[in-house]
Amino acid sequence: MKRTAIALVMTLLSALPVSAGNLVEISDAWARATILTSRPGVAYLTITSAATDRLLEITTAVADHVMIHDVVTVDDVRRMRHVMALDVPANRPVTLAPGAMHLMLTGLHEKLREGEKFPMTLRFENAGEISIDVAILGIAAAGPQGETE
Ligand SMILES: [Cu+2]
Repeated sequence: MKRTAIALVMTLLSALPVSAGNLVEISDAWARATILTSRPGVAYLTITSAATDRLLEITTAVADHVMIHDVVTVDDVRRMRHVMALDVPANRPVTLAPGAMHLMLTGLHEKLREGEKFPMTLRFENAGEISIDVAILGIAAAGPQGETE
């Protein structure tokens, strides 16, 4: 009886992740080109995590602030809502895409030029910091597959 209990505990322990690193994968990170630096930039990406996590903060060298925005409809008016932290469920990709959740880059230091890329760092509660390159697509791009709206 006691042996069975120990075996069960061992099984539970081995099911836990050994390390918190590399559990989160960022894919399809892209931004729209901007004409003016006075207008905010917008970026999109997909987050896939092997364990439940939370995106707490995003920073980039090309802008003062990066905010997570959701789009909500209030009284038939679509508004952007600032999300303080983004919950990422285990093994269920979270996709930020045009018309829905996005990253808003305010205080751009330079224009985002089509064909170039810029670095961005995402800080997760468990996985820590992950640095990625964000590809700059056309001003009307709808996604990394190159479709336009
Ligand atoms: Cu926004």
